[in-house]
Amino acid sequence: MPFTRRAFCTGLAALPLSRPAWAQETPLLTARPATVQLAPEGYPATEVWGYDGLLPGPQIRVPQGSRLSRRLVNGLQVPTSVHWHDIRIDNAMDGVAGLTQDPVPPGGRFDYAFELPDAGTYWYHAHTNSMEQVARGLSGALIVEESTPPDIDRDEVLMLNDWLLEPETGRFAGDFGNPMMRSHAGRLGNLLGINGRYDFSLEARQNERLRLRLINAANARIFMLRLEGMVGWTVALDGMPLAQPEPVSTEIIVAPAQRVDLIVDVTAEAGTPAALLSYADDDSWQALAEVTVTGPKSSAPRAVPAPLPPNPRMDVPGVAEAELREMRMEGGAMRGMASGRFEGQDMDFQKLVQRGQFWALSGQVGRGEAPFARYAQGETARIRWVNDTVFPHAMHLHGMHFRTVAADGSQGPMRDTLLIKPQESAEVAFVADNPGKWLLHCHMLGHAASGMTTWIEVA
Ligand SMILES: [Cu+2]
Repeated sequence: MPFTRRAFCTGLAALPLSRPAWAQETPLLTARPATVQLAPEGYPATEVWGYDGLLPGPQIRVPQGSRLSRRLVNGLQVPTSVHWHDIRIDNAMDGVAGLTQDPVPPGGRFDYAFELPDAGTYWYHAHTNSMEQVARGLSGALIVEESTPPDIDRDEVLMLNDWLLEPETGRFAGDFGNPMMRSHAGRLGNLLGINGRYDFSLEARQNERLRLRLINAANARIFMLRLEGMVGWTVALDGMPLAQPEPVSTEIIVAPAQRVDLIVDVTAEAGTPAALLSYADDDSWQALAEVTVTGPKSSAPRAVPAPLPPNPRMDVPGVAEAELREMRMEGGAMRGMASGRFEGQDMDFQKLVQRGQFWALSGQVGRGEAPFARYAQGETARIRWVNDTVFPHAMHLHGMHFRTVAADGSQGPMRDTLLIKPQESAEVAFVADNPGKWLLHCHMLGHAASGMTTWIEVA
């Protein structure tokens, strides 16, 4: 019988669908030092820590509902671990050293493998001494694709970051434990960029429709952005689709760890300015991403984009009956606090400062022995964050997504990280349906490392 294509295909189909477990090779993700040109040409290169030696780390793209596996190889001189922010993940895979796993020692390995129930824009980053390890470059994008993608011309992932560099040496500046930064707004960089480049740019054609997946990978910077030469709609926040696309009519705020998915149409004509502008420290608007507009893609603007398909389990029922727990955010420069409980002892503020601790959540400084709250699996949880400090904080819950709840009980978008301004409060609710020990902390990583970290337990 001739060796036809048909016979060949039939032969393949007769093979087992998957190889036995021992024969499957887990792709590696190696955390290691590397040299990257972060600063403009003419300045020295920077020694970074990157996944596979890249900054940002390799972009991981997987279909919704699939399983992701990576073997972390620690090529650093210090312990590390990977957090898959904020996949609704098995607790053992959440990557929080000291809570969900032991840190992986230098030369060690750890196998991560988990399902991806939700489509959307996510990211992964170090979660052992994250204040330093994320600042040195250990983060990358994790994109979970919808089975029915939106009608767009191009999909671009933009990892927003800032780096605090010494211009003379190219090195990361200062001491990552710097008490001045930890007690104030956190480690803010002196060089802003996207995907590891201070001069990131895109080419586009007039009337081209782009999906821009914004990920704030910075330690502490809140990006405030505007579109120039483009019109846009927000279609998802923190990976979770909005019920309806919302036109971008004001500044786009992206706090640390937050993601914003935009669908934008390039309206600028060829040769005229288009950009993603960022509010700069000197009160001006600077191009964070220049968009070079070439020829027209089409002559006519397009209709408003359709919403993204919803993810499963986006409803939060039973909020009115749920017990409300208040979490007071206290401390920091210019305000401080009378005392807090740290490592099992009550201490006054001065003693806490001597231990490098500046913040508390309802009197608890850092992750204590007991969780902030325990929830029965499936229970609706309700938390009110009260920001009693003079700084904004980006509160992040692991393992589950919450919805904001307004004073009238109406629910806002589903998110995993919420920015709470000084002297304001915000209420959120979520279904505590994912069993395990879940970290709840400020994603200004210097704040998290100096008191603003607690945890909840779902059992
Ligand atoms: Cu904070």
